[in-house]
Amino acid sequence: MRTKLTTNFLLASFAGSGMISVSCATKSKPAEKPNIIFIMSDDHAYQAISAYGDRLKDVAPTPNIDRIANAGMRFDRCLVTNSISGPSRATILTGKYSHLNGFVSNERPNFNGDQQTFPKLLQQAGYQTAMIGKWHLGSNPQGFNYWDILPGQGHYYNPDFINASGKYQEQGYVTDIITEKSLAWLKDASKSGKPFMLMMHHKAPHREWEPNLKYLNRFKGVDFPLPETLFDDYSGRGTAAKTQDMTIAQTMRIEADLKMWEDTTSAPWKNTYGRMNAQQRAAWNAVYDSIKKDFIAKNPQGKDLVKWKYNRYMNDYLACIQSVDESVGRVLDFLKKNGLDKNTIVVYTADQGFYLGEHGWFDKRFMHDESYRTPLLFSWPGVTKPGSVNNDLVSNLDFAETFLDAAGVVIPADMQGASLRPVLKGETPADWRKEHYYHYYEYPGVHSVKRHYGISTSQYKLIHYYYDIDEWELYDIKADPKEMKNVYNAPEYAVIRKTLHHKLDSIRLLMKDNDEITKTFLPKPKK
Ligand code: SGN
Ligand code: CA
Repeated sequence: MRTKLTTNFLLASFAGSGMISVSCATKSKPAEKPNIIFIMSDDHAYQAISAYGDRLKDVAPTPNIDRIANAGMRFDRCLVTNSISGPSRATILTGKYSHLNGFVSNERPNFNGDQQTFPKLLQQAGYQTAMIGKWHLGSNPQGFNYWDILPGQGHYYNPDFINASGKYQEQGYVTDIITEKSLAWLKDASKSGKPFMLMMHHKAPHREWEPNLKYLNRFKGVDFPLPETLFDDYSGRGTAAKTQDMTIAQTMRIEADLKMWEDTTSAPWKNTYGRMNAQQRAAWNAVYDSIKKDFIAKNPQGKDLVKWKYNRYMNDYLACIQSVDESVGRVLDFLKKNGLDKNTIVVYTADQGFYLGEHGWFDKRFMHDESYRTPLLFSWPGVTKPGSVNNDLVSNLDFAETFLDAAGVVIPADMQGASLRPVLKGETPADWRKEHYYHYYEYPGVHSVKRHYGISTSQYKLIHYYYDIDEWELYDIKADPKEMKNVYNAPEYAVIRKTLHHKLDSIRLLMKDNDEITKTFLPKPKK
């Protein structure tokens, strides 16, 4: 029986043996080891994938990414354990929460690569493995036959890479280069006679949202539909929403983020324009000179300025995604052309969700849906029903176990998620997870989102902000899908609140998180 996901089970097992047991015995083994292509972009919001049918679907469609949804399953509630790059990547590799894999925040980028990861286990089981693109975990990758990664966040234009021989620079646009490296590796790996697993990790569409030069004008003249909550005043929420530093109005920089450069010594200028050759600069200027001129002439103020910033932001962000979509199309075409499409799992996801102006924000980190939910499109020939949609609570915590299950590798008992295989078949087990646990640590830090942990069900979210404040928030996401009103103290939610507190205590126990371990991740007092 698959029992490790529910807190009811936890309570039952505690009452019985006092142990949390994990059963792998009945996990069926597939006849063959399918190939696996795991495509992950950085900060790609589900709102910007047309398969999700959100407000941008008609202005900025993603036809190639949608091919994965058409061939497989679209997950509408894939939740991350910790909505930030490094920690999400560490969870994906290990199948464990941040407090157990040790990588809680981007600010301590030193993943312990000696620990158990799913690529290592696949490699031991005879898979050819590769990691190409954004890695963002500090230490060098382990468990890969081939790796070629961006240092840190990486650059968009003429980017540096690091492989086993050291650091070197490539010419061109980062998304295209990652795609070409991936296709070259796939070509070799598919001839090796062994199954393969590729992690193709795009930098795009991460801030500062720098598109391929050929797409700078892709959305010229488009007025992007505004999110309903662009001018949210956070009046229904607590201190954390009111004190963050991630608004389009205040935080987003006209110069550095929206490229109206004046300061040619700034890091964003150096990392963008500063890396281009003469030809690339000419192409850039041909577009940006007139955008700048227009901005100066219009001189928007107040809400008009926020709308202008939002529109420029969407322009660049969605243009970056055009290249990602193209990349996915090239990979899918390669599989089809080489007869690999029938035996290859293709996954498209992002390291977390992202705000595209909802609540006036960009960036991520909060346990609210836009940042907590990540896109997940999963095609597994012979397993997923084409064009299916799923609403179960799944997580990036589940990816490692799913891939091991697909490869017929025994799933280690200390992994904390579950294989998605039955869910992908459309046969969600009755004891599938009904609650999901979240914990975010990066505060004090960039964007000033306070530390919080919480539990989410299909209807509610209970969130605890701690460290420099002690505030609880409760959202009824069925009644209030945009999460505008904290109802923690509303009398009509008293029973729900109590139940959720109980479930949160149980899931923290189940996931082995507690105040003692949290303390070990607090900033050290200054001497
Ligand atoms: C950089 C960005 C932030 C972003 C973090 C983490 N600033 O610091 O806006 O939140 O990365 O992003 S930037 O001006 O340097 O772009 S993450 O996706 O890697 O977690
Ligand atoms: Ca990210």
